[in-house]
Amino acid sequence: MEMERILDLEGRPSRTPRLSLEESRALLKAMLFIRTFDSRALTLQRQGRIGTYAPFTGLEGIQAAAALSLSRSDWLVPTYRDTGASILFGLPLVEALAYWKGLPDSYRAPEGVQILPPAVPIATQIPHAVGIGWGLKLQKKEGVVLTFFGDGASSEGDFHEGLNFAGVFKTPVVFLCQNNGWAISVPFHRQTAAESIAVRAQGYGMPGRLIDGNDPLMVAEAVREALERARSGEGPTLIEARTYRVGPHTTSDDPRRYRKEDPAQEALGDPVERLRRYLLREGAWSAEEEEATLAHAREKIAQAVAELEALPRPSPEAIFEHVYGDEPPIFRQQKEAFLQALKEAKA
Ligand SMILES: Cc1ncc(C[n+]2csc(CCOP(=O)(O)OP(=O)(O)O)c2C)c(N)n1
Repeated sequence: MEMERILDLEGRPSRTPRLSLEESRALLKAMLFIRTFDSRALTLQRQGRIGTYAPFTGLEGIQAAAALSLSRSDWLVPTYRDTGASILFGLPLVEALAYWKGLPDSYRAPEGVQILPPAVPIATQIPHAVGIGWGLKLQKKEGVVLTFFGDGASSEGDFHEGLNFAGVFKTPVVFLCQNNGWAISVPFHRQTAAESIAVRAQGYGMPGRLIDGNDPLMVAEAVREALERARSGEGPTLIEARTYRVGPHTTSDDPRRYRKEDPAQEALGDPVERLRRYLLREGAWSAEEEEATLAHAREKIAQAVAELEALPRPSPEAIFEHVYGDEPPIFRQQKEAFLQALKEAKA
């Protein structure tokens, strides 16, 4: 299977892209916005102002193209890697930051923004997405589901069960794999003996597409086609977007311990740079617009950080909330022991 691409590394299109210049400009603005957010969040973690963070630098083309292709009636089912797509889909910035600060009531989307909390257990979101899709289909409701996952997730049972079910029941789901080359320290060639994740779609009876994930115009086109297929009742699609995780897996990872300079990164280039070069060549972008976009992003993010830091600190026992509906005795004992220890420490 050949990897599909519209823009080369210099931003030269091989054919007419589906996105208009106006849509492509909106895409670049969104990518610059989330890149600014990502680097700010990383700094906040290094300063000890949020607890942990999973950066997505290098994956902005996928996340922005996907989020901007969704409608209000659609559902987004993200993982911890997808904060960029989540905020573009309508999750307030302060909610995203509060999640990474560990505040228990965070990641709340406003009414009408259909997003699930980010899945941390790998691939568990895949059956959830399929279940939502099946529910929409049974209830004859408008809307389709888009879910993200990594290359590592494709080795989990949940991936197989989810895609198999989706294929059989033709659920309206787009499975968007961000193959960033690494599952923490495990390289892609140790993940599967198949030539790609996309070819595995055949085994589930759905179309599979292998695309260049650092080509934002290609991602937008493939995602829109898959969404249209799902909307028209034809069922799911598996898209594998090849990309590169520029930063660490999370802020508790040091990639220098397991990876050196990687030719895969050079082969894909930078998604922001590729789209910017395209728009500059088309006369549809300028240094002034870039600066205005970044200034706007910095202002919005600074506002969200101020809101975050004005939020009340949760009480220590909040860690026990939202775990069980009916608390089992062992859980209650742990909670009581914790509260007792807290009292003694204060005395
Ligand atoms: C079920 C499960 N097993 C193991 C882990 C530990 N873990 C966290 S992230 C990760 C790698 C995931 O890699 P991938 O699916 O490629 O996504 P990426 O983080 O690269 O976006 C692992 C093994 C987990 N969170 N859940």
